[in-house]
Amino acid sequence: MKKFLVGLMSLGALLSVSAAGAAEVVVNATVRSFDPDIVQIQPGDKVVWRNMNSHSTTSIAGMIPDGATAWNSKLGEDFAITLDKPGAYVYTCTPHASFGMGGVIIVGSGKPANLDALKAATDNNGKRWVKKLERYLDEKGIK
Ligand SMILES: [Cu+2]
Repeated sequence: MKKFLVGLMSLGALLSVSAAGAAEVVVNATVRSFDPDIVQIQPGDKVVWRNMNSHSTTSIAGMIPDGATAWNSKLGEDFAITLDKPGAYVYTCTPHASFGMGGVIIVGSGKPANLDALKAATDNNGKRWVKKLERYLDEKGIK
């Protein structure tokens, strides 16, 4: 019986480890940019935006994976989102879009499956992020 209980306890410990296995990545808003502006996470991980005084994080229409949920944070408030669908998500800061404030979240390890869709996107704020994303993928050797 004691052995059985010990077995159960270590199973419990394993489960909490895997439940806590999802990572949390923090993106800090600075004056006119996000730091880091490109982050790579695994499905189920969480992205948290901090220092969001006067900033927002808003996904750009047509620049997130098919079937993924768009987001639009409240201006000036910190925000968090868990992303499950692999692919690249391009977002902007609405008040500072003209300064190029925005970023990309890559979910998954390989080349984002929606990269061609991103390249075809016409949003001017989003387009500059596609170039930065391609440079990032090159630098990391992701093909
Ligand atoms: Cu901003």
